[in-house]
Amino acid sequence: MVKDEKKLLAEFQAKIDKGVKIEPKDWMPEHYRKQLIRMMSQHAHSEIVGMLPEGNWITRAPSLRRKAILLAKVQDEAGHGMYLYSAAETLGIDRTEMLEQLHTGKAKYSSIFNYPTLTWADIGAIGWLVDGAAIMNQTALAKGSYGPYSRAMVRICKEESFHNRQGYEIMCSLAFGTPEQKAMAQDALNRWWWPAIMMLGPSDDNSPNSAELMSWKVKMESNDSIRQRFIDRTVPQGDHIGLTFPDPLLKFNKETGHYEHGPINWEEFFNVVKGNGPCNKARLKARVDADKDGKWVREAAEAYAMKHTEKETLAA
Ligand code: FAQ
Repeated sequence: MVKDEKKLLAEFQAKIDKGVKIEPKDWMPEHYRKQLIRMMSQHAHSEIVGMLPEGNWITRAPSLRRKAILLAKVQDEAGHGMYLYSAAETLGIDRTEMLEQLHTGKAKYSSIFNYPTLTWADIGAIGWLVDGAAIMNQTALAKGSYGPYSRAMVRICKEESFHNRQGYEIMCSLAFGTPEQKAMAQDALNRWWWPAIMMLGPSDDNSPNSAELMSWKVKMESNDSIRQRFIDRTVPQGDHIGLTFPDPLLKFNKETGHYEHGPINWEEFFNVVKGNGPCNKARLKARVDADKDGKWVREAAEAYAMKHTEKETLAA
């Protein structure tokens, strides 16, 4: 490493240690840039692919009120994807390239969106558990070192918080409804609990990126620590509405003040991440088809913008 680069690196780390945000035009190590592009593009893809399981229920929502709320939520997720692609573009990667990586299977997106939404209660479970887990992670990311990412997180967290409440409200209505409705809520909890726990990433002893990301304050907390907070917050909410968690080893430890849980099936997690979950192929196909079907709209918009620029240039 040349001397200048050593100095730059020391100054960069000192800024991070002091809590000063890194901005797009600031000097940054190449690996910091690459790690951020990886994480932010995966996050953006997750928001966009994450629209699919819930989108599946928009036309089948049980009332106009539920439909309007779900429609707004799914649109919010699209917005989150857009902020995140824009924030990632500040690091020098183009949106087309990120989408190409998603469509060719080079880029990941969250494991959780490879599970199916079989009943209306799954919409409640996603808001309560998936958005609940996402908030735990994202409120930590909002304090992260990269300015554009952390600022995008502040707004996203506010919206996720509404998503989380709407999901829990659906679960409350079902849990206090007819025996059939309660059974539907319980079934959704049974199917979404473990995948939601897993979506927070592999355990700390198997998380190759964490140490580096934490030293750069991109990640503020480890996967296991966020997972524990999510469990501690969510279990009393389930207890309160009379649902049971599909984990016979789940118990509160008075001494530590935390819930202890049973073993996580990491084999299932890595299998889903590798592309073998119940919906991986369908999710990717839906995104690839949407890209293909939307090509003419992008081309028309580009042609329109070009025509206007020409007119303005001639008029000037
Ligand atoms: N799925 O070393 P680590 C949402 C991969 S947004 C798939 O621990 P890292 C909102 C990981 O990429 C949900 N792959 O990795 C919503 C790495 O592979 P790589 C998304 C996963 O980066 C709600 C390898 O495993 N949120 O839900 C997963 O330090 C409802 C080793 O792992 C974000 O993306 C997974 N779950 O920690 C939308 C937040 N976990 O890339 C619609 C930003 C790990 O080296 C509806 N991201 N992997 O080949 C993060 O906070 C982190 O990237 C983690 C992973 C915590 C996800």
